[in-house]
Amino acid sequence: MRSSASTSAPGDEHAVFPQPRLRRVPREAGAVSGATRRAELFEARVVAAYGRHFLVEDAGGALRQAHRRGKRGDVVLGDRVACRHAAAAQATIESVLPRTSLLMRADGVRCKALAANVDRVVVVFAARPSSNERFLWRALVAAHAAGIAPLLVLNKTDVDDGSGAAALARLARLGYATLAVSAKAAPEATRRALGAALQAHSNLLVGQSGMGKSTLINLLVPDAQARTKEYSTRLNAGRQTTTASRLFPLAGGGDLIDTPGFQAFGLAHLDPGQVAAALPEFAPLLGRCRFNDCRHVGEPDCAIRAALDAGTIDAARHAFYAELAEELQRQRGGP
Ligand SMILES: Nc1nc2c(ncn2[C@@H]2O[C@H](COP(=O)(O)OP(=O)(O)O)[C@@H](O)[C@H]2O)c(=O)[nH]1
Ligand SMILES: [Mg+2]
Ligand SMILES: [Zn+2]
Repeated sequence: MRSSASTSAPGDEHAVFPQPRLRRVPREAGAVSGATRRAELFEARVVAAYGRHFLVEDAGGALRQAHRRGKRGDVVLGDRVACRHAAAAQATIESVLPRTSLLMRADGVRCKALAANVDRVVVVFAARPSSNERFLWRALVAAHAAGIAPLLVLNKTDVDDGSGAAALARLARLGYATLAVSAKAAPEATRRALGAALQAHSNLLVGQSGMGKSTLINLLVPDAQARTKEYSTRLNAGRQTTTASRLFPLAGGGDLIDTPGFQAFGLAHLDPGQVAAALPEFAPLLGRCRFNDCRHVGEPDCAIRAALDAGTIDAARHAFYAELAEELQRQRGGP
């Protein structure tokens, strides 16, 4: 698999970036020489990424433009990194600290790291424009494979024709945490309910475009637009604000990561066994089939097939599993 970080962003690494407007980098202490400061390592979080350009935020809240030393392509939004001071308001990323999680998706066979150190994936959907239930199911599989707890959020309850609520109820029956909100018709209630659910977690927001992710971010993060502008300017991303990934601190603690919109949630980095294990109604049955390597698509004495026949596994979910397993097998060059 090729690394996503081969994508290069426009801009000159040595360009002079304007002074930050959100928070200024503190002036260097007069007694400490520039050389001494440059030698010091400090810890920071990657809060914005655009190609090979990063912004890191240190413990004091100062933002710096940062580049990975050696261009290794291993830095992901949300990473905790060890940095060294470079020129004014700039830094080099010397190493990536151990991650608690890494959420991946694939673009065809091209694997992309969406975010690191996230402990909650918030999947936003709505009935208008119609959303694809399989996108939700795929995002849930990716979250499970990364060991990250999901929260399903139905937005736009004010324009729901019933299909959104029905999809949310199906997900709740599978055991997932769910929330129904309306960012537009009930902004205060939405801010309270979603704010409480996200507080103190490191959350990643995903969803097809048009579901209301930006609207929800603006509700939860009052300075989101200023920060987005700031990130974009400092990253030299020009007007490409929505193609950069960004991390916003939440007022009550925790943070919220916004990713560029995408319509498909590729899972080429997983194998069919990981998919079966990620489906809550499949997982308890695994290991009960006659064959250890059962694919659950027509083998004799298959526990999954039996559950499908008994109606405890939904036909649409089994079809989703079977098609996804076949797709992954094909991508791996298998039979
Ligand atoms: N009716 C209704 N529209 C909403 C709601 N939330 C967002 N929208 C609208 O849906 C459209 C897409 O929202 P946006 O936040 O840009 O979606 P994103 O692509 O997921 O970031 C915009 O026109 C929003 O005003 C809601 O709760 N109800
Ligand atoms: Mg948006
Ligand atoms: Zn089976």
